[in-house]
Amino acid sequence: MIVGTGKERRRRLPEVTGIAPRAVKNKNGEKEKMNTQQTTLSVPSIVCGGCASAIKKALDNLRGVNQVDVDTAAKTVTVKHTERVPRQEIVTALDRAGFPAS
Ligand SMILES: [Cu+2]
Repeated sequence: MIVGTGKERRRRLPEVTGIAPRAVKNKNGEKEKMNTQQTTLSVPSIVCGGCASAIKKALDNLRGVNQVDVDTAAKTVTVKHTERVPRQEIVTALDRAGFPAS
């Protein structure tokens, strides 16, 4: 039999039943910017705007990604995302799209 105070159990409940947060559009049609983090990766294989489009397409599909900026001159990718998107997930998505990141 589990014994605890009622307060403890009620406080823990949202963690147990909570649904993972995801990027949702607000009433202005913009994606929510709550808990936004920014990750910048060096992607040496970026050559042109076609590369940039392919990268944006690949990363926009990741849940929790709010914005993807590709700098073709600097060969960097900057991603604004929620805290639920770890750096490694972005690296993996880039790799799958054919753009290894360092
Ligand atoms: Cu290209």
